[in-house]
Amino acid sequence: MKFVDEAEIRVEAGNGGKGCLSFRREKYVERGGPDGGDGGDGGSVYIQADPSLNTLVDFRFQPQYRAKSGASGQPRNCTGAGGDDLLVRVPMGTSVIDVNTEELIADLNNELPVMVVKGGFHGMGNTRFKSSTNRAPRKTTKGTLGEVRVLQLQLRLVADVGLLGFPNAGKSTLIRSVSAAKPKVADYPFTTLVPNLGVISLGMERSFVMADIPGLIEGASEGAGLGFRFLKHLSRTRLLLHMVDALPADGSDPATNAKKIIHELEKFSPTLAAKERWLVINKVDLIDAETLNALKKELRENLSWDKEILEISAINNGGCDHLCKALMESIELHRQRLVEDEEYLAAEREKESGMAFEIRRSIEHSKLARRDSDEEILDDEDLD
Ligand SMILES: Nc1nc2c(ncn2[C@@H]2O[C@H](COP(=O)(O)OP(=O)(O)OP(=O)(O)O)[C@@H](O)[C@H]2O)c(=O)[nH]1
Ligand SMILES: [Mg+2]
Repeated sequence: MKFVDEAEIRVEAGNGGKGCLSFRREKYVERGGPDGGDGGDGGSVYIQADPSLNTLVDFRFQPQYRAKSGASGQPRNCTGAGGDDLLVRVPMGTSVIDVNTEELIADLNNELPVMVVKGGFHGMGNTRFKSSTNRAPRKTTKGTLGEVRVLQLQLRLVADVGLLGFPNAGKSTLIRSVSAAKPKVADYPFTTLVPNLGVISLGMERSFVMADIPGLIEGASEGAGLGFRFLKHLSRTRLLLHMVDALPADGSDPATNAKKIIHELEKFSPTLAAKERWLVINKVDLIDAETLNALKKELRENLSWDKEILEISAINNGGCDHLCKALMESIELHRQRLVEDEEYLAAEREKESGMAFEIRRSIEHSKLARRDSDEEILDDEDLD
């Protein structure tokens, strides 16, 4: 299935049904009085997260959603039927943003439905307007119109750990060796083109989800490589695992590469850059102890890193068990705090929502940068 993580849709609520103008007409009943019923309310549109979905691809083909309008009122004081509500299902972790007002309407991380446009209120039948002074009113009202909105859906995967690193660092290799997920691994950059999720299980009810996203390179913010739009999938994670290739195939310096990644991350979203991050050197099987120590020293200096630096060899599963155990413990602690500490939960949610805006801004900015550079290329061709 195609992986699509952004879509724009138009949602329209139903209009309220109009009130009826009618008088009671019956044999032997003279001047029966008004009996026009009210219209029905228009249906509203709700959006709900569905854990069984994982892409927004359907919204590319079906971008319009309209709830039913309320029926008109009928004689004999019959109220018109209300329009049915419409439920739009999206993957878990979808943010819903109003394109015109830039308001974040919902950040769907549970299965509660959220109303995005409200149906119109029903019109009144002429019965409503009878009074002691006006016993045959001819007044009715129309229903109000349903709301209409253009929404941007932004899917950010829900995972506990997000992998960050240059292409070829061995991110997919790690996920293959510790989980049942089998993303493609190859010795060329950009093997991974869409995010993959893997479940790492450490026994009964002890598991976490790791997200593998396409590699990042310098200038990603300006659209280089696959750009940095996939970085948004790291925003709902508990922590980031920054993988550093100990011996890059292109001969580049591992510590310089690591610094470039952090730089791109900060450009993308300061909140994401401030998230807890672990540093892991991969492919330690390719270097000797001395080179490893020198690399660690260089990383500490270049990144001003004073925390632990882990070492693994993803391809042989070396150090991976230790890494996964440490990750699991940290995640369990986090999960416990989310349940016990309401303030912590609220702060985490707020950070996640705040990132939706930073991400939107960065992605718009990078789209513009890419468009500008395309235009430059066109201009050059025009001159030829
Ligand atoms: N020697 C050695 N090679 C490794 C190790 N881990 C990964 N590799 C190799 O490095 C290459 C790249 O691995 P991938 O897992 O595809 O790298 P990636 O980070 O997912 O790369 P992209 O998907 O392109 O971003 C492959 O040829 C792997 O076999 C390791 O621990 N040791
Ligand atoms: Mg990969």
